Amino acid sequence: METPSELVSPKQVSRAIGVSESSLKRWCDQGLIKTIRTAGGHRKMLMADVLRFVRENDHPLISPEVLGLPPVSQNAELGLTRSLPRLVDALLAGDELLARQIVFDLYLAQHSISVICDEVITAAFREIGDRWACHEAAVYQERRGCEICLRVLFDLRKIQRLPDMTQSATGGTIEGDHYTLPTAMAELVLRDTGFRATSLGTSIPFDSLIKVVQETKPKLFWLSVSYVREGLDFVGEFAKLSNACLTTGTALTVGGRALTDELRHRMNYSAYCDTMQHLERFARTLIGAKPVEPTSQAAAKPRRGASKK
Ligand code: B12
Repeated sequence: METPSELVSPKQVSRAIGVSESSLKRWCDQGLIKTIRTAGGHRKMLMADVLRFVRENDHPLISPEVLGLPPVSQNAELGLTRSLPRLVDALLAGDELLARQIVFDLYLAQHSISVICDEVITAAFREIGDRWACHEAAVYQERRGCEICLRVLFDLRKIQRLPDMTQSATGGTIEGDHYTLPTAMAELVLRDTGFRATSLGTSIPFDSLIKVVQETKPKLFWLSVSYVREGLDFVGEFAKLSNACLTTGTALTVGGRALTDELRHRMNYSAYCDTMQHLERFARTLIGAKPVEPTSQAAAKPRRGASKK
């Protein structure tokens, strides 16, 4: 199955949501869905705009596969809690299609990306980590699961709305810290909030992190700290990064399992976030973004076309 493409045609969209092409073109003319004209004068829509229309107007996708999205699954209404064990099994089995379907079902059921990251993906890896610790899961299953989730997060990134180009954010992990998911999630959540966010990836020396702040002067800089290598003068190096952010007026946001209370008391930063939902909340206040309705199990609408078991 090819990954979702950015641009789609009225024909594709009308088939995907089960309406006539003329009604869809009428909605476009009413400005309900933004359209662009190709060089050949053909009307096209951005996947992100179509999915926002679908999510916000309760026009569920009847045939999402027409848009390159996972087909409506029998379990589209399972919600957060019941999706968790299914994602654990899919990741341990290396079933990328199923993992993608579970995450997209939740996204199209209007769960926010930060909630999906915290309450489903992160919780799934906690479970996988516990199974690894008691030898019920192999290292390769854990690593393969990380790679699958990175690709699924990237597919979500492709269908996100284009960020506001004025508000930049960047971040990553420190030298020796090879945890890829938290910084990939931070990028996605900040893009969802409207930041032009770019993750630098993992294991970056402090002096290079300081350099990117000085050279790009981002509105927000995030640091994910899941592991502090033996012998690294973390507090000393972090202080230099913190001063660089002060000089450029950059909001320094930190998170990660290795940031113990003891360490945090010796650090200076703008915000410490336990979860991606905290990061979303902080980022929204920072750029005065429109507040969002807290998504709860009840609030999320099941995708019509999903069978009522
Ligand atoms: C995958 C994994 C790895 C992989 C990661 C591969 C990859 N491609 O990313 C690698 C190979 C790096 C790894 C290594 C090790 N691991 Co490991 N790992 C895990 C595992 C299974 C998942 C971690 C993960 O990515 N979770 C998903 C992320 C998103 O969740 P998270 O880190 O909790 O982040 C959340 C919050 O903390 C917060 N957050 C985190 N960062 C940030 C940043 C910002 C800006 C914000 C706002 C929020 C935020 O939001 C996130 C979402 O809610 C965990 C199990 C677990 N319980 O999580 C074990 C685990 C963390 N690992 C563990 C261990 C022991 C190790 C090793 C020491 C093993 C070894 N002996 O070599 C090494 C450490 C080496 C090193 N240099 O890093 C132990 C740690 C125990 C402890 N007391 O801390 C765990 C808990 C496993 C276990 N159950 O024992 N690991």
